[in-house]
Amino acid sequence: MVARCAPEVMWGAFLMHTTDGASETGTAPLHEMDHAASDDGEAGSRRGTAEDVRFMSEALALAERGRGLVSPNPVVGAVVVRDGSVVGRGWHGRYGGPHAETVALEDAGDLSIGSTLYVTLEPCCVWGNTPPCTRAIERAGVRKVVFAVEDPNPDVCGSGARTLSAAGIEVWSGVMKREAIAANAGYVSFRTKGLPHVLLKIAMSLDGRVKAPDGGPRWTSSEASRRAVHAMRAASDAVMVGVETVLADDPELTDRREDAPARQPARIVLDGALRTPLESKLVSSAPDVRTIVACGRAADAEREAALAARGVEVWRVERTDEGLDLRSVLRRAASGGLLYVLAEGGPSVASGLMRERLVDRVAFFICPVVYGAGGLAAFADIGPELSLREGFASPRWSLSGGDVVFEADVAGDETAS
Ligand code: AOF
Ligand code: ZN
Repeated sequence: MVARCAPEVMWGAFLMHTTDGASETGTAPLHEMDHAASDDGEAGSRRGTAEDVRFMSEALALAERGRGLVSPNPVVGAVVVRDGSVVGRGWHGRYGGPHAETVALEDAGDLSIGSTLYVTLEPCCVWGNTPPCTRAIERAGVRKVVFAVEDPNPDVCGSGARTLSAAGIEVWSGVMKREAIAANAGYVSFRTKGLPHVLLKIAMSLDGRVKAPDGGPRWTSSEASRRAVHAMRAASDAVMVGVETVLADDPELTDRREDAPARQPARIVLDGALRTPLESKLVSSAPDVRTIVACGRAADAEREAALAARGVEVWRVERTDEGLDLRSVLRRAASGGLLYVLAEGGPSVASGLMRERLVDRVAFFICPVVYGAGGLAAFADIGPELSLREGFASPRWSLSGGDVVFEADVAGDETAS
């Protein structure tokens, strides 16, 4: 029996039931393994073997090679295994390019006959930019497919597995499911809520301030933290700031590490009244790096034309009492393929995102300096508190060249309002 796929209803906590025999339509069994069975104390579910976990880990590591390059698609990795050895490797490397499974099967060549394919996402069964992977898998003579998690794309969800099963291929799912969902947090968020994954990054003083009382000099966090932030930008589809940050700091918001990939994240400025200076670094570099300025419906049309003439995309969105409607901006970003948004400041953007419960993850760089009451606080009103008891999950504290870094997921309310 195969459960229905309803991404809007608690995706990730459902799907294929474990079956011991053939599925309804298939000629081969469909199974769900529960790698997390011991965590949940769930009786009767089967866990992937150590070998399953080893191969799926390798597939997950391969998937990371597409990080930052494939949105609005998911990152996906795959390995082809014969007689306990990996004989083919593949990953989805760029949007519009071949899918992980086809790359891995091609890499394996004839060795894919009778093999087991490990893939981090349910293989697709529909034509998109590429032919269905289920077809390539069938043609390659794969005997068994183990995937980590169902594809929340409603055209694929459950159907990919059923298609394989109907072709006589043994199908297992659920190995390292939690890790696979985390690896595609932006894709899952988009498919289930229509919103991107939002990572809020703030560098703050020990007393929670982002600027000294005199407004400057600009904060210099450690070299290690700077590199970490640039890596966060590289893994994001867009970096978002408020116009106050542009006016105060004139940032570039690019990844400027020596070994940085050629692709840069888009920049989004939240700028209700179009105050972004035409001579700012962001506007000057708009021809090279996608630059979006979101403003209110009533913002000046001439100003919009001047920005557009310089290569800036201007998005007009609704306003709320607090400023621009952040949810509208994020929805538009996600539907335009920007699935991972890094929010970098300042306090009004950070507070607005917190109040609206739009933050999925935080990264706070806490730097060894005290600014005192005259410094600019990192947050204004954020609504209900966030604490380890109320909202933060999987917290991690680390050191970054003299700064302390706090990272945690923010347990959201799952509704898409
Ligand atoms: C897979 N393996 O590596 C990926 C999958 O436009 P296309 O052809 O690239 O198809 C995009 C859809 O395919 C995407 O929305 C998602 O459902 C799935 N992505 N599936 O089997 C892959 N990238
Ligand atoms: Zn595919």
